Amino acid sequence: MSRLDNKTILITGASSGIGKSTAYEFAKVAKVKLILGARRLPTVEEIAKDLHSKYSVSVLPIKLDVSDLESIPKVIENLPKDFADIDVLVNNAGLAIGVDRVKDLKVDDAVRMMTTNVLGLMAMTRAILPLYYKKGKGDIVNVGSIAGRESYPGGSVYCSTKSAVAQFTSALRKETIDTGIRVMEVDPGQVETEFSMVRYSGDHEKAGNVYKGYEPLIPEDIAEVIVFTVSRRPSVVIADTLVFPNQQAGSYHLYKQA
Ligand code: NDP
Ligand code: 8X3
Repeated sequence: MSRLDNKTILITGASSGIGKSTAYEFAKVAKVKLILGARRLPTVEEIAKDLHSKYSVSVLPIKLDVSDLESIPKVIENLPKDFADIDVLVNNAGLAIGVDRVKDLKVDDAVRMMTTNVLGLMAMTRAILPLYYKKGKGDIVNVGSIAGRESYPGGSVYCSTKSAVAQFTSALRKETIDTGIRVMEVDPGQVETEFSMVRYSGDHEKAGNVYKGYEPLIPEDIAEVIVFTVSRRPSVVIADTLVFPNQQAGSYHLYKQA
């Protein structure tokens, strides 16, 4: 018996990395119902099949583009009845594009990062909250980053998006203090995922260099923290958690060996 049994959990960005691992971690520890959202529908469909066959959990793969802000309320409204009563929202979808200095910044890239990481997360949260207020409970876990606590050159926009996530999370926690709703944030340091391949537009060498010379986190490390956070007693809120690999102590403050 787990505190998470029978919970319905919606994970955004579940086709890869932290989101995908979080789906597996929830399925491993409890009889949950999972809604896996991402733009790559065939990928979340494959993951759903695998999860169902390995753990016998119910999984609904959905096409979800959090940067398509107008679509979000409809996606939530149109969930099948069996999956509509969401208990946990993991706002994980996010990305960085490039490492341009501000003087070279491409406005389109900035808009995409802001829309996905900030406005998409806000829109998902907004769409779920009426249900949570009605039930007098419900969990939100926002995936932030060390980048939201400490900036670095070339990360002006990405770091800003994650700072915005932190402020949004903190304001919402205050707004919901009298509701039973829990609002939590998990901030990873360097995790080896597709993140850097996306950031460097598929350049394997540049992406690989990000994780060279030290042992980065693996997505399961963050998945475990998310599941631990959500599975505390209802009166416990692990408000925010910063998780580093052992050789990291700040944004790009890494002990790298040749
Ligand atoms: P990945 O690139 O491996 O995964 C990102 C996920 O987000 C994918 O499933 C992708 O799915 C999804 N995604 C991207 N854009 C959208 C969108 N518009 N709508 C819906 N889903 C979207 O990276 P990570 O697992 O590392 O990243 C997950 C989160 O963790 C992000 O918020 C990232 O900022 C954060 N993070 C990552 C760190 C790291 O070092 N890796 C460190 C700190 C924080 P699809 O392409 O199918 O839509
Ligand atoms: C992702 C980690 O430090 O590359 O949030 O920005 S970092």
